[in-house]
Amino acid sequence: MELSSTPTTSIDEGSTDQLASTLLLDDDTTLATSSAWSIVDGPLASIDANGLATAGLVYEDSPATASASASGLTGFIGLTVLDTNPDNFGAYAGDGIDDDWQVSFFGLDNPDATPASDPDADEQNNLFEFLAKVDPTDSASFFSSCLEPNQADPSKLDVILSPVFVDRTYTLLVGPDLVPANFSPVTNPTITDIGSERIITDNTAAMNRRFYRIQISR
Ligand SMILES: [Ca+2]
Ligand SMILES: [Ca+2]
Ligand SMILES: [Ca+2]
Ligand SMILES: [Ca+2]
Repeated sequence: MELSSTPTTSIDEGSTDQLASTLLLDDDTTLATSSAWSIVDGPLASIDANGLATAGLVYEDSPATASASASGLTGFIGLTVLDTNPDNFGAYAGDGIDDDWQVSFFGLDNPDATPASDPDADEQNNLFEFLAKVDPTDSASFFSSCLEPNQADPSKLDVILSPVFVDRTYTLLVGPDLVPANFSPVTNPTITDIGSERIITDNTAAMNRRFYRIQISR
């Protein structure tokens, strides 16, 4: 008994894939056959009587196995369910944090994994720690920022960020007060990276009163 999958053995999560079974006869000829289909393991939602398999939703690329039985024979086929949407899995769906990140730190269905939670009590919630790429279960792992006068020109201010990553964008915003709508990006800052630390020098900073915010995005 040989099983096949058209067009490939990879299925996007939530989509369907046509499976087929073939009987290999003693004289090496083959015979397409109708079979009783079953899910053996993995995130398959269903397989109908015609071998049309529907993949469930996953938080990472996941293996699955299906079987078909006919004429007293059983065949197996291995499939891969592809994680095509990073934020659609179970209790972690649609909350702005990649589900594989939530599962890796918190396991499945853990209420501590929600975006607004701060289970390690470092005053940075999970959504922020996800964007900042720090550990949401370790209070010693957090994103830090501080303000210092520039060493070469103390009339300018340095904002020092740590840690920074190449796959994140860090935007320094400045405003005259704490009203979010009044903040705008600092004009032509000087950026200096030293290891995992970034120094953003605000060249426009005179001594007037101002507030800074850091925006982290992917
Ligand atoms: Ca997914
Ligand atoms: Ca999520
Ligand atoms: Ca935290
Ligand atoms: Ca943390």
